Amino acid sequence: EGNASTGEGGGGSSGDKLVIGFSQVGAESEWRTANTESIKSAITDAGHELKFSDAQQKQENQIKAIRSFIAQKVDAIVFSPVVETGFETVLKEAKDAGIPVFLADRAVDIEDDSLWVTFLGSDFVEEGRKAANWLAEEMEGVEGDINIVELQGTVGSAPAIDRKEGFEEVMAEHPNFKIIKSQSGDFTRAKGKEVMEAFLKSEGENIDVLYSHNDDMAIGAIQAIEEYGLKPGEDIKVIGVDAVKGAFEAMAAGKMNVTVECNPLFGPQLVDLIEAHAAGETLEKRISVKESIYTMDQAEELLPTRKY
Ligand code: GZL
Repeated sequence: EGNASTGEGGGGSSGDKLVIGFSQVGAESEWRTANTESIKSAITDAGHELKFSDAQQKQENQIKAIRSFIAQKVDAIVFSPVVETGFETVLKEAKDAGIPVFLADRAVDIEDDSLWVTFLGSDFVEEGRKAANWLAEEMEGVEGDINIVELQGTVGSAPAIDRKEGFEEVMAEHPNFKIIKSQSGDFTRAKGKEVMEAFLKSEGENIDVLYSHNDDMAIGAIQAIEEYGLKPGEDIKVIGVDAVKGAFEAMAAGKMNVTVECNPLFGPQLVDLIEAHAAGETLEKRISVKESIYTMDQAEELLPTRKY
């Protein structure tokens, strides 16, 4: 009779267990911390070894982390590039070392796409279009200029570049939409509040709409609007992106109007891709994460169901 595998002695082949280096942008927003948790737990739940680095939104820390993963001869590198440029050299070093790189969340602006196996992330341009299309519906029939202030994400990052591009693509169909101020709040609540204070100081009651590239900056801006003496969600419409819990709470309180979902919980999908590649499968170069858009009137009912 064959030896029933008791799990003692030889056990499964050690080839299943991968050592995965994960270079994460930072911990700048609710979205980011949910994304980190999703990827970390997916890697460890699948029985792989995780080497993790939080770059605190600094490019040089990400480059250092990737070089360290190469020196440790990891089996795969997961990487969300804080900005789109400046990583070509280190990605070439990973390729020369025979280590596959998986772009998770953000992309790099590099011609040579042999430097990564696949890019799994949201379509940020579509997120920008969704935000502007919501505004167009909301402002249907409103005469005169619609004055918009824009809180951009991290300068040079794919989400900031693409969310602006998508919003402006739809704006082109609405000549009365005017972006009267636009500045980076680096995706954080603190900076979002600070920049919104400056916008209010120079434009005040002239502002009709805030378009914020993420919910965290919008939540900071909401505080600034209230401290200035205006009603967020009414005097100034507030548009965010990510659909984090904080946005649902602000919408339920009537202080925010809409948030475009950017789903961070793709850790399990990412691990499946890493394992498929290790098993010799060929992957699509670009894999999108599915997502929606949520408005103020849905917030109360959906808040208890939100996972991040
Ligand atoms: C988007 C992600 C962005 C989030 C921000 O996928 O890169 O970075 O929208 C986060 O909250 O800082």
